[in-house]
Amino acid sequence: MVRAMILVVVLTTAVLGFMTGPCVSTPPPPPQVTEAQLQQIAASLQMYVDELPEIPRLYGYSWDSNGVPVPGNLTIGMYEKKWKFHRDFPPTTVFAYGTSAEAATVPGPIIEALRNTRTLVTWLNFLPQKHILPFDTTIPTAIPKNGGVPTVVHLHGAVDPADSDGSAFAWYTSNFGETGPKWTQATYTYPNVQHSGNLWYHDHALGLTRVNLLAGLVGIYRITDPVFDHTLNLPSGPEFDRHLMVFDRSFYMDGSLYMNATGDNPSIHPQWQPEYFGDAIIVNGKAWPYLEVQRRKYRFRIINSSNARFFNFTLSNGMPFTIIGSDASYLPSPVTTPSFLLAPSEIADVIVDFSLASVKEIILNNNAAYPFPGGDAVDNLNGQVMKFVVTPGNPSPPDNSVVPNILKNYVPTTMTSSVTRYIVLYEYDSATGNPTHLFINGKSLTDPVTETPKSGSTEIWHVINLTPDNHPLHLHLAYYQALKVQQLVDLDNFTNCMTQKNDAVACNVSAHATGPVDVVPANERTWKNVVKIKPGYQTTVIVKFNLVENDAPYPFDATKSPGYVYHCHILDHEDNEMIRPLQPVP
Ligand SMILES: *[C@@H]1O[C@H](CO)[C@@H](O)[C@H](O)[C@H]1NC(C)=O
Ligand SMILES: *[C@@H]1O[C@H](CO)[C@@H](O)[C@H](O)[C@H]1NC(C)=O
Ligand SMILES: *[C@@H]1O[C@H](CO)[C@@H](O)[C@H](O)[C@H]1NC(C)=O
Ligand SMILES: *[C@@H]1O[C@H](CO)[C@@H](O)[C@H](O)[C@H]1NC(C)=O
Ligand SMILES: *[C@@H]1O[C@H](CO)[C@@H](O)[C@H](O)[C@H]1NC(C)=O
Ligand SMILES: *[C@@H]1O[C@H](CO)[C@@H](O)[C@H](O)[C@H]1NC(C)=O
Ligand SMILES: [Cu+2]
Repeated sequence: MVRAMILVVVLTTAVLGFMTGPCVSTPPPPPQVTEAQLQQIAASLQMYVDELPEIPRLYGYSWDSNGVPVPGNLTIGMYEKKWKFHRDFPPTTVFAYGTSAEAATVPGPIIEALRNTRTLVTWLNFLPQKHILPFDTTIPTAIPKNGGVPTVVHLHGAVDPADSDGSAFAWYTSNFGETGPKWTQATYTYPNVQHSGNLWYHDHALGLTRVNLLAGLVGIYRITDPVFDHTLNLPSGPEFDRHLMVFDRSFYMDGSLYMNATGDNPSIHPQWQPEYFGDAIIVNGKAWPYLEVQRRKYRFRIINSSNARFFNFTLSNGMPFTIIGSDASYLPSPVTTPSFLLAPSEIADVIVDFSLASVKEIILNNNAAYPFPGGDAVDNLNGQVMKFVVTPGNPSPPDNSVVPNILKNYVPTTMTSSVTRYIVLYEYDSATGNPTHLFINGKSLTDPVTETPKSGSTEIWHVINLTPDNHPLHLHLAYYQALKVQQLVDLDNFTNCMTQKNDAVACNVSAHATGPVDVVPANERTWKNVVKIKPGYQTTVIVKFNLVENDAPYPFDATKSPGYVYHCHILDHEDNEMIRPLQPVP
């Protein structure tokens, strides 16, 4: 669905020179369907009839007889299979991660990793010749000569060597039949040298991220610190420490996944749309599931793996959330709040205490407009996420967990750094006012690298958003956090100048970044890998190219090929070039 977009810059296709790779035929167009029909299909699914599924767990380590951890070596495949998203709905063809086609799930298995113990994963592609979803060959896209579905796995939030980071150019098809220009190896090494926290893995193939994730290639990865995490005494164990992976999908009547096969500017991009929004909200692979809970505290690690949907969560009985972490880091102290906003790919680590509930049924609701913040209001469908059914009586076993007042102090943040960069987000629109593509700093992914931080260093980035949307910006390798979020005054004038000069200093940015300052929410003041970048604002962030817990250098050479990237985590934006290389140097 294309939502109203403000025209920022008008470019013609002639300027873009976008065609890449050989001309290939796209899949045949699926049956025509209207927005209203898609909504009806989602509305026909009765809410809260499926139980929240258990996600299988794989251990990326083991213990030897002396209780010393041993590195793990997992093999995980990608399979086409049928998946039941709802009790009353026909099975859906998906792409899923798992140790076998039978075992594969949407989302994929939870990988349990241990801090400072290496996990190797061999990621194998068993996908068929043809994709199950439409895609667009006019944006830079991995297009194998002999068919097949290009894939490559990125572990989001990982501090990992570049050759295990899942470069968009390191893709491969089934059986490594064909490989992209940066492909080097089948087995990826995750050193797990960072502090404990919540990560997730997903596909990252060039120009296909939005499509491959929509098809189901998403999964959860957690790093546990065997010493520190136990000292916190938070709710623990698979029953009380749970992962919730939330995303939105629309479906055809026959159960197949819906993705619009027509682009918003079909004469320029036959298929690409600026944002995917689905009508059904899926948690751990089921549409609007329920979970029976005891009257006690639960830990929920909530990952928003939507392509473009933001969620602003509340509980229907007004109970608060106690937020203990954001992305892969703990907060210094818990933050208690009745609502919190999660952008695509952002992660919230929250405690909910159901012993405070005076009602039996509690709905996890969402009230975020889409696109966020200026788009449509939520409705009865996408305004609800899942239901908690509180079982009466005392918890068994008794709840001895606590939420400590102090969680974790990483190295204190300072505002200072010798290196400052301006990072500017642009949207380009066609003559009809529909987005054609998005760039960072006016550059495409394949333009020469400009972000070359010293490995081990700290930098200050001023991220300027000249588009009408909030963009969740994600950095590979580095962790970062917002220091100051300030509105740009005389924005049209500044945007005009930037469109002509693409130079923040020449456009006198300091005279424009003088508007009201937004308070950074307390639940986001920690080391993150996704920071929401507000439209019409300059967000100043501090970026660390080291281990943020203690400022130590990476214990591996982060300067090697093929380097890293940073990008918007609205996948439809990432695929259409809101992505740039990031190459640490010695
Ligand atoms: C890990 O598993 C892969 C695939 O089974 C195998 O090729 C590789 O040799 C193993 N590596 C180690 C270090 O055991
Ligand atoms: C698919 O995209 C086209 C072009 O933007 C639009 O006209 C149509 O309404 C979209 N279909 C649905 C079901 O949203
Ligand atoms: C999920 O992420 C999408 C895209 O970044 C965002 O629009 C949406 O609000 C997020 N939802 C939740 C529940 O966090
Ligand atoms: C989230 O919802 C709460 C409760 O309705 C509201 O007070 C808050 O302003 C919302 N936040 C955003 C960012 O929309
Ligand atoms: C911006 O405003 C200044 C002062 O009002 C004016 O001189 C300048 O031409 C404007 N620049 C653009 C690009 O509109
Ligand atoms: C930039 O803004 C400052 C503060 O308003 C002003 O003094 C200065 O003349 C401006 N410079 C240019 C080149 O517009
Ligand atoms: Cu974006």
